[in-house]
Amino acid sequence: MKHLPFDALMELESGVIDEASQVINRRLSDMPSFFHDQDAVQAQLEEDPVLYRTYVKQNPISSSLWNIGSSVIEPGTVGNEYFMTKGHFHLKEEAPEVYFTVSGSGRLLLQKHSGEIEVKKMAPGVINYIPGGWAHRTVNVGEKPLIFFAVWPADAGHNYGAIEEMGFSRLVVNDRGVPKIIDNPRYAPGLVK
Ligand code: PAN
Ligand code: ZN
Repeated sequence: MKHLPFDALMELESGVIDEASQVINRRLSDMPSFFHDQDAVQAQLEEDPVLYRTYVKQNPISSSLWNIGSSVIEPGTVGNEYFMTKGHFHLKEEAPEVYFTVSGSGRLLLQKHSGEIEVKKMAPGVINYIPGGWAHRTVNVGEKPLIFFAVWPADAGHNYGAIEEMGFSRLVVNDRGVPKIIDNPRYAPGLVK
């Protein structure tokens, strides 16, 4: 396997990675079941806002052990639940990941199959280490885009199904302008390994 150096430029203002090999746009219609207030989902589906974008850069000239990427989560809520990513386990469960927040204000939900959960803050300069075996979801609790850089093993893969089925045990909601962590009434542990 050949490993050659490569560079990328991330525009710090926008979070865009130049010449990304993959750009993923996620709208509300891509993930309606992930939000707890289904009436609010229905009401907002007509507008169908973009919730977040992810830019991934793979080594253009040789295979590499790492993927690099950025994510931009827009500010806003569905009902009282802040815009957030789907969240996933890595298919290769032991694969870790590192996030580095460039701008905005967020929360990182981390949850193991056992149900153990941690909630971390994301703010400019904060580096979050996500160990293997922990599902991860990012939530924008601020009024401007939450922008972060990420690096993860190229063969990690994404398992969205487990989180879609069981959810995280906590929700991050806007309580009169203040982010609050509450229990998720729809949390269904044990549905999926
Ligand atoms: C990130 C995420 C990105 C979007 O690059 O993929 O923030 O979140 P979802 O993948 O949950 O929609 C990452 O964790 N990669 O492994
Ligand atoms: Zn990941």
